[in-house]
Formats: sequence, C-alpha cells, structure tokens
Amino acid sequence: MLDKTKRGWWKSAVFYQIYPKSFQDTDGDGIGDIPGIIARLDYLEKLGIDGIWLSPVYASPQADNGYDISDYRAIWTPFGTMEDMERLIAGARRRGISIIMDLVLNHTSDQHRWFREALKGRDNPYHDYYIWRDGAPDRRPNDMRATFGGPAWDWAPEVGQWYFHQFAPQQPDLNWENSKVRRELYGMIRFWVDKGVEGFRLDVIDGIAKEPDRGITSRGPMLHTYIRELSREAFREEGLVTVGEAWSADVEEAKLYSDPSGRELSMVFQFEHNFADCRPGGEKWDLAPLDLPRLKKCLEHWQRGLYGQGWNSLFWDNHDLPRIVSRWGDEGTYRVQSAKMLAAALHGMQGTPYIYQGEEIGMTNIRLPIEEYEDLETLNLYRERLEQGYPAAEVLASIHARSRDNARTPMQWSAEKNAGFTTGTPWFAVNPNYREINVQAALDDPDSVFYFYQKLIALRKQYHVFREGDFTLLDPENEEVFAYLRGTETEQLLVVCNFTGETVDWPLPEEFAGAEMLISNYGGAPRGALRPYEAVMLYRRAAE
Ligand code: TEU
Repeated sequence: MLDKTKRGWWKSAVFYQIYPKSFQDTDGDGIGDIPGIIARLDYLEKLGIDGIWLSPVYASPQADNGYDISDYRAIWTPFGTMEDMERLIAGARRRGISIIMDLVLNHTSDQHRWFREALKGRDNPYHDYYIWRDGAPDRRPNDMRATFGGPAWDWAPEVGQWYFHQFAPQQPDLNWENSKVRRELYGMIRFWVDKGVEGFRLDVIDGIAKEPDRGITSRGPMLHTYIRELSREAFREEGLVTVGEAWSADVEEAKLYSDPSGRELSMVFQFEHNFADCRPGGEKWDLAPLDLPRLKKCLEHWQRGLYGQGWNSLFWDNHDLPRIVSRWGDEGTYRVQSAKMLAAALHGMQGTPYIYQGEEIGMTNIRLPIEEYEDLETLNLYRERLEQGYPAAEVLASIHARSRDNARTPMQWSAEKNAGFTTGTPWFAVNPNYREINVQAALDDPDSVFYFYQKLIALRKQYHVFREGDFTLLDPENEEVFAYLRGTETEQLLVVCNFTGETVDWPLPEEFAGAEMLISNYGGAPRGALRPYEAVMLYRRAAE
C-alpha cells in the first residue's frame, strides 16, 4: 500500500475511472449507484489500483450526465445518499484506495441555486456569479460557439441579458473574476476534503479564466493566477492528488501546471495524442487512419518534455473517448492481444496511468441507430452536420467511431441478463457482446486482459524504472511498431509493441538478448518477427 501522506505518492499510483451511471446498479432502477461501487471494491482491490476517479455524483438535472451540478454538497438521489458516499470513502480507504472527486468549477447547472437567484435581477447578490452581457435580444454579443454546438450566448428574458455558456445552455459559466465565487468553490472543496476525499480531477480547468469579449475560452491571462490561488486555498494537504483536464495544454503549458515548484496541480490530462487518427486540422469527428509515427512522436514529445520538470498522466480512454481496442486495436480475432498490447504501450511510459472502467476487460465500442444515442454532444453533432449537408451515413460512421456514448454503455460484469449491470431496464444500451466480454469470464481466464492489467500495475510498483526512467523512442518512422527504452543509471526497460494484425519483422536490440521478460501477450519472447499485436517488456540491469 502506498503511503499517501508522502508528497508525490501518486507518481507510483495507478487510477481507475468510474462513470457511476454505467458501473453497477443495485436497486433495479437501471442506473448505476454508489452502493454498486461499494459492492465492487473487492474487484478493484484485486486489480490493484490505488485510487478511483469518480465522475460527478452530485445533485444534477443530468443534462450532461452530472457535469451540470445543481448542488455541490449533495448526492444525486438515484446514486444514493451522503451516507453511501461516506461508506464508499471509508470502504475504499480500508483497501488502500483513494477517492478522487470530479470538480466542475467552470460552470454549474442552470438549476443551481446561484443561477436561479442570479435570474431574479441584476442587483441580486448572485447575479455576478455568472457572465452577462447587455444587448438587444436579437443580437448576440459575439459569434462564439459552444463546445456542444450552437452559440455560446443565450438570452435570459428574466434579466434581459445574455449569459455565456461554453458547453450546453443548461451549463452557465461561472464568473471567476468574482472573488466570492472563488471562495464559495474553495469552501465546497474543503467540505469534501473533510469527508476524506484524497484528490480531485478538475473538469475543463483551462477554461476558468475565459475572456469572452476577446473570444478567449481557454488559457486566459489569469489562468495560472487562479489555479495557484485555488491550490493554496483549497488543496492545502501535501498528499492531495490533483489532475486538471486541459484540452488546450501543450508541453510548455503543462510544465506550468505540473512543475512542483509552481505549486499548481499534480498533473494534467492533455489530449494532443488523441488527434493522431483525425484529419489534420479537423475535429475528432473527421476520421483518418491512425498515423503511428505521428502518435509516437507526440508521446515522445510529452515524455521528454516533462521529464524532470512536471508529470504526465497516461490514458487512452475516458468517459468522453471511444474504446481503445475498437480504435487502435482489433475488435475481432485479436481483441485480447491488441487490448494487452495497447495497455503495455501505455503503462510502460512515465506518468500516472488511468484505466477507464471496462478497459481492463477489453470492452469495445457500440454501434447504434441514431435514435438510441443519449449524449447531447452526439445528438447535436448529428443535427448540425446534416444541416450542413453531410451525408447521414458519413455522420453516423463518425458517431460510431467517436461518440462519447461508446464509453458509456453499462459495465459488463457477467453473461447474465443486462451483463449483470442491473435487474431493471438499463438507462443506456448494453453492448450485445457482453456474453463473451465480461468480468466473470475475465476472472476465470488466467490469460485474460484483466490479469495483464493486474500485472502491469504490480510491475510499476516493483521496478523503479517505470517511475523514474527517461524515455528514448526507437525507430520513429516505423509505421507498424512502437518501441521505446526507459532507463535510469541502473536499469533499462525495453517496450516493443506491434500495432498491426500482421507479422512484422523487428529484431530486438542485441543488448536485450537474454534480458528478463517482465510481461508479454504471447507467453514468450518474440523470435525475430513480432506476431500480430505482439507486445513485450524486457528488463535488464544497466551494468550487466
Ligand atoms: O469535457 C470537456 C470537453 O472539452 C469535452 O466536452 C470534450 O471537448 C468533448 O467531450 C470531446 O468530445 C468535460 C467532461 O469530461 C465532459 O464529460 C463534460 O461534458 C464537459 O467537460 C462539460 O462539463
């Protein structure tokens, strides 16, 4: 068990993200709940993770599945009660697992009391908690667009003003220029620290310092001033782990966030690598084949860029992203091998790995008719692109590949009805492949993806080189193989991953002949050529 009072304990940790709505239902309403998470703590302990990043469980009208919070100090009733939450925190802690709460500080729900009050009049004390502009009801302050489609300004007839929302209209942005807002948020964070929460994931943290009049949504001039204040006032304990979601971060920016001397955050989620299979300059919906050299160079840039100066987070999946096996692996014959290969490629690097629920059993994307999607981003995209004249089949293909709902199908626990997720009617489609892909089957099979993840997590704790080693990319232009070295003065680790379903010629470097094999997905070291989706980690003491 890690000593969590120690500064930087999270550098040796592996986290697991839970999207509560889709994890485990216990009361038959078809919606996952906190008692369901408690019931699965033994499973997570067996996997070996050190912490759970819990997507929002707060009171919410659920316009965006809880990322629209109407009360930061209450639990959404279908998820359970505050007592359930306290039991979860205590039960997790007994197993050496920290609870990391999701903090949505950029916006609230339009049903939050602050916004309801704000609508009562321009002189209401809460009015200045949000971002308003005067003007005529038929003329928006400017043409800024919301992330989920449509304009970023909506008219509030109650006060005769425009309010700003970077996301859905039901998610008005908070005004961080107002120190009262900041103080309210710090107080709320302390409420959760006092309950035993040991860290936070900060939703769209790069968006809090926006300057809408200048068209600036992320990385506003005040951003790091605000984050330093937040960190000083709310994250006082050395041991708290904080990870900021920052789509706009490049390496230089990430150093500001995560260099310990800057006293901001432990690390950020950056998304540059997430565009390695998008049309250059396009959005995530603009599909292109994976450009492996581009992906490798991007990862190398981050590995080398933050080495000794900041800290990386490592992830392929989260609740906004498609399933990695479907994306860069193989859903068919090589599902298991490719899921393991992708895990090895990620977990060999420097940083803190995050596993998204179901990734550890190789869950896949889902393909639904458009009527069955739930996610507002997906539904808005479909409408907007059809209006713009895209062919419906092309838009649907993008949705099948990239919709956030790919990640949100219920967790597949067993081959029983509804994958053992609920005895009722699930709130969202269960992937029909649950009869084959499920936790029970994975636990029963010693060669499963689950045990591969379990081993990777254990290796990270056992060998110093995972945490401390530097990074050297091998064979950068190779379009099929991702291979790299990690090294300290005393240890060397070689990670070799075949990203294709073909046999690929790739002789191992000579100095690794006879090296110790830490893990492989074919049960033995590669011989001359790499088999489809083969992955191997070899280890040697540097002096040998
Ligand atoms: O995501 C921020 C964000 O920018 C995403 O909307 C992202 O651009 C999109 O999902 C990519 O397809 C965070 C949360 O992770 C997301 O679930 C929320 O919907 C969003 O903030 C608003 O709170």
